[in-house]
Amino acid sequence: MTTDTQPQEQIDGFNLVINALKLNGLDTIFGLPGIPITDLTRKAQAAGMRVISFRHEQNAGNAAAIAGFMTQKPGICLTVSAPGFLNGLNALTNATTNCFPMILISGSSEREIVDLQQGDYEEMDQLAIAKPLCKAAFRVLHAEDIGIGVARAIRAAVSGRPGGVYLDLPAKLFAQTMDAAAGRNSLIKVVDPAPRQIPAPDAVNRAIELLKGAKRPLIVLGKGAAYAQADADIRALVEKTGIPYLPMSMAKGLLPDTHPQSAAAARSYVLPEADVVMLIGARLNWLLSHGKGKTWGGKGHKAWGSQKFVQIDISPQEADSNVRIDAPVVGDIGSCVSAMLGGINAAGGNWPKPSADWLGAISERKDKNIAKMGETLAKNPTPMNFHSALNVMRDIIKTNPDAYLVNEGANALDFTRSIVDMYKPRKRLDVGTWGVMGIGMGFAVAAAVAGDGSPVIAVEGDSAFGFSGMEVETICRYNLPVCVVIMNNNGVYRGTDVNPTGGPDVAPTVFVKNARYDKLMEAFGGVGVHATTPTELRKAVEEAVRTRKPTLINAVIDETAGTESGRITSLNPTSGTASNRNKPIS
Ligand code: ADP
Ligand code: TPW
Ligand code: MG
Repeated sequence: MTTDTQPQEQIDGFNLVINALKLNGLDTIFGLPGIPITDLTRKAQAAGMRVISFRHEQNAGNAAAIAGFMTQKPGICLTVSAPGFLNGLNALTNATTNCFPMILISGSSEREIVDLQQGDYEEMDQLAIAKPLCKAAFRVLHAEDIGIGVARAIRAAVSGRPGGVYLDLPAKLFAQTMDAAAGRNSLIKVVDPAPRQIPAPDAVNRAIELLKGAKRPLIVLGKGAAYAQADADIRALVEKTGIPYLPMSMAKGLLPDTHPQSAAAARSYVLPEADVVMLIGARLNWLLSHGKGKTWGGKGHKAWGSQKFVQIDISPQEADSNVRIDAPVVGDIGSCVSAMLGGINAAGGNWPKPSADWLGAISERKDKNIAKMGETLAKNPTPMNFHSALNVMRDIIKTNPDAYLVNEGANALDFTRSIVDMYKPRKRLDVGTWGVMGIGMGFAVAAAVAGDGSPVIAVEGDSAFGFSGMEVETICRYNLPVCVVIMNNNGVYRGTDVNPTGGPDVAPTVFVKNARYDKLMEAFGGVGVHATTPTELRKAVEEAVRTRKPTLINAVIDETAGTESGRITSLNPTSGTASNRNKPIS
């Protein structure tokens, strides 16, 4: 029995942080140790948390972000102060941009010294720097506030539009102690962290009426729809209305890409021709050409100015960001889609199916484009090009639809997106809204650690891989079922640029010729394969998927095969065509 003379059982800041996370079902930390959080990583592991240590915080941050996307729970990234924090910040900002929930927890230096700028070890006003780059930022100064700090961070990350949250924990906090019972009592198990947001019935009716009157309706599914995990209702909405749909990159597989209503192979036809477009968890940003301009028909096109938009989104501020939204439906996608289904079911047999003309015109284009693609894929050139290599990856995902596909690069990204069909939701993880390079190995590790146990295949441009390549050691260290396939065309976009001055430096886009990335994997005990033909590539990926051994395949691709910037050549200031690429700037 405790008496007044006996010391009370104490708990310190380290354990309060760990207990607060665990209490909320956050059982994995992606991070990198050092002062002042080394002991936090040790104690977390001792307390049964999974602690995945990376070689660079950006990759740990990317892992946390995509874990958040896959699980709807904020991914946790843990870093040291100033430089470690800054390394993690890129991922935190990217997570916020992509609407992925994550919490970056960084240790920080002493407030008293930082605020007087007296030159502490790794001194930096981290909270101020993080604030404009994430959804919310908090600092905890007292052990008794740790529970509140973690609860606020969780709510900010997952409620409403998900995003990145920064949690600043000064070194001194970890050593603070308090009465253990009071400490336990101070922790909060967050009740209903992402409350449903039910759309207003009149907003739903407005959207239903607009869709009902459409002659050439189209649905665009974005990664918000994938995140929402309302898969069955989304499928029912698409199938009951009979409306053709386009999946954005990370919404591929929400319905299988082979679904008869997919209009992906007729994208350039349906965007300008549709009269009513319903966006579900997709923003009209650059990836959809801002909802206007040539992609949508442009001036002079018969539909110009007359297209109508429905937008289902949790953010009430998203509507009208680029063009007028005629029927905004604000709420969580699960609630919105189920409300829409209610209206559609109420119409019963009277729900007007899209016209046969519209569907016929789409399938005609689809069939033509799919046949053309089939011919290209069937070719077997030496060396391999993107098509012959990706034809292999297409087959592999078809036979292993549960596998995760991580993807980055320029051509390596664009070709994979259009060639490799996805069959299951949230299996395609890629560069997202920013088109950022460097997500590869972080995403691959997270897919292996926080996913459903399926193997992970990462299709990487050789440049893209370089941004996070050192994490192959992490993949080997934790023995993760990750197979990295490098589309090695000797450089950024292609490997053929020359230095126009004739000087000794190679062109800025060119790498060491015929590099053997497979040897990197062997250095850490993984399997490295050098593949020069589709047969070799197929054998190596099949083996990796079967054995689940960490594997890196160096797929040798024709160095002339790529185009500048992949599919986004038009965004280059000089339009980036081959003919003007080497022109000096005048
Ligand atoms: P994509 O790049 O695939 O087009 P975006 O990232 O542009 O997708 O858009 C995702 C949208 O989904 C964001 O506007 C975000 O507010 C929204 N969103 C995310 N989660 C939900 C949710 N659970 N319910 C409703 N909308 C959501
Ligand atoms: C953080 C700019 C876009 S795509 C790319 C770069 C450097 C690499 C393309 O080469 P890769 O692919 O990966 O070999 P391929 O198949 O076309 O040869 N820094 C960041 N993000 C971006 N997007 C860039 C630079 C870029
Ligand atoms: Mg390349």
